[in-house]
Amino acid sequence: MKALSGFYYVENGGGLVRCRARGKFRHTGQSPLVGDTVCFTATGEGEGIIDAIKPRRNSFTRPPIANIDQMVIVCTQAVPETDPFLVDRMTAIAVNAGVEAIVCVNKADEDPAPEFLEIYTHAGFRTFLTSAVTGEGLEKLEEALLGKFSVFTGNSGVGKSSILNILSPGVDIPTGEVSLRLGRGRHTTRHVEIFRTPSGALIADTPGFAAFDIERMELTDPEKLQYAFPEFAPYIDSCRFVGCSHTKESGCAVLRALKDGDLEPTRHKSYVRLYDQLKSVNEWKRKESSN
Ligand SMILES: Nc1nc2c(ncn2[C@@H]2O[C@H](COP(=O)(O)OP(=O)(O)OP(=O)(O)O)[C@@H](O)[C@H]2O)c(=O)[nH]1
Ligand SMILES: [Mg+2]
Ligand SMILES: [Zn+2]
Repeated sequence: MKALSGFYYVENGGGLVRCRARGKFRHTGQSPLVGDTVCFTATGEGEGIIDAIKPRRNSFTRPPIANIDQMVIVCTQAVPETDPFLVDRMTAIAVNAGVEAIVCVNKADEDPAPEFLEIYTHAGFRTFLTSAVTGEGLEKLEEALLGKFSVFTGNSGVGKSSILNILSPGVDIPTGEVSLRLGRGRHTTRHVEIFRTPSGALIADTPGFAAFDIERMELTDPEKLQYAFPEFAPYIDSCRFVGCSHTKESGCAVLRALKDGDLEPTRHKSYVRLYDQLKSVNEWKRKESSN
């Protein structure tokens, strides 16, 4: 349910057991993640040691979480403004893992961001416009979370913990003022923790990304990236060349659709940026292995 300072808090029969992980996990390169189902041996009152991790349906490194049903990408066009590239990278990571990506545009009281929202609605994602101040949109969002295990992710300061505090009254997760001078959040949430709402949703709160985080994504194959942009699907079979990268080829049906206004320019721009990143990583790896 929670990972903090080298301890893993395992839910067992309604209570939490504070566990360490066996040393062997460090050597196998697989350590427990929040969201895992584990086997542990009790070592004392409310304490134990994790022996084994059950097979995972999915897992992610940023945010570190396993076995989720859906990923809620919380973002805003108020301060701290979310770079669409960050949203596009997260949707691609989710889709690539077979997990539904939901886009939640928060701070609607400060900026309802209709154009930003439309980018993601048009791309085919479920979208929500919310405010943790006025409560707008939170009922609808909650409905989408019922009976599921979701993770909240997004840049620091967008309001992930604030939304959770409303959906789960009584938990009182610390939230932090954003720095108006820097236009950034203050990285208030430092660990991953799952909360259970009274309505019956499991939601993991996670530490936010830096505002304009441009870290590489953990995908592997640039050729697979096209499938992580679901709105490209109707076009990719109509490209003139087999193996079209949809970045600059003539006769590319994706570029055609982009020109016709059927695809969102920022989505395609992010696709090209991710494609170039993945390609350079792959080339570097090929060189390494041929040396
Ligand atoms: N105006 C407005 N402010 C909000 C809203 N949601 C959150 N805030 C404020 O934004 C600031 C950051 O909120 P947090 O909930 O700490 O953001 P977070 O996404 O959890 O940030 P990290 O834990 O750093 O990743 C706080 O001052 C909140 O009061 C909203 O809908 N509207
Ligand atoms: Mg937080
Ligand atoms: Zn193409």
